[in-house]
Amino acid sequence: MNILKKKRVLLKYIKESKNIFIMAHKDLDLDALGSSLGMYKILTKKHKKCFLVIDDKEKELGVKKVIEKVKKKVNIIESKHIEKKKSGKDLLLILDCNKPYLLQNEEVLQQFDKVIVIDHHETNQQTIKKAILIIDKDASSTCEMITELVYYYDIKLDSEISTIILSGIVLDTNNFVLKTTSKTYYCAYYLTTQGASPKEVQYLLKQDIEDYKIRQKVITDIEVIKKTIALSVGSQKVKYRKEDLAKIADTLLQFNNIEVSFVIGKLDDETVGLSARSIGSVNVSQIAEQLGGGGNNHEAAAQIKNRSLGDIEKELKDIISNLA
Ligand SMILES: [Mn+2]
Repeated sequence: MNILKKKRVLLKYIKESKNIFIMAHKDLDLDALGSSLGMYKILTKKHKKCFLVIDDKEKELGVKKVIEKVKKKVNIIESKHIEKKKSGKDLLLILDCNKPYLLQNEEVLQQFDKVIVIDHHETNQQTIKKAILIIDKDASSTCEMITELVYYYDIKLDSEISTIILSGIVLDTNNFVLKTTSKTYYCAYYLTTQGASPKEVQYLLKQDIEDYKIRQKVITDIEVIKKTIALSVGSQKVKYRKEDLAKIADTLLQFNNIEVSFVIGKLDDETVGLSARSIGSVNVSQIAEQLGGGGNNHEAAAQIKNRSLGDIEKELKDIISNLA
């Protein structure tokens, strides 16, 4: 469903509210942060008082760079300070996420009567119940959805914010490969007319060399199954971040003939992480669900507790071998 089909209810909720709190998923990425800042811009143009709620202690490099750039212009607060910033007419806007347990802080949900979710991920039984859902599963990214709103409301963006929003689209589409439609290109075009700089996007997406070295160690160990499926298993001795597994999975799709990628690695002593990507031929969400995770056709993830890496590898290979 297109975000503009819900613009009335969205506008009604915005109009009725005085203070608006924006929160995305934990372990912010540039799509979550870019869409949050885009929404922040729209709302401040509509004379609302806005707060961006961030609890993440550790932030990935691109997110750190963006926060450094905007922190003087944007009210950023931790969730524990929400209560004293409330006005009595408050709205919680959740971006790039629709499951409570993925939020920066899921307890925040109880503090609000009015909640709206704007997201491009698949919903399931765990999806936030009390919210009005604005979900566009066909959108490449939440940044794409927000760009549509910006365009519709004819809001002027500066080059800094349009660059950040574009970087969210570039991140989630893995450079205009995954889930990219004519609308995605149109949004990228539109952001460029608003001053978005592709060069600056590349700067925001630049990786940390130490992270890359860790990833490289996994990537050298790739197994290709059924000619189109790449599987990479992390070292037993290394603990990876979820984002690293995701980036490896993205990278694997860049190789000739590879249509699906799976990466597994330890996240901590009890947890094995899975990250999966697909150009569309295989629904990776269904596979991740079998391991207790979820996602959409193109990208999915799971975190599996109390099972060994070897065990998960075996189960995953069984699932893969049963694919048509
Ligand atoms: Mn996203």
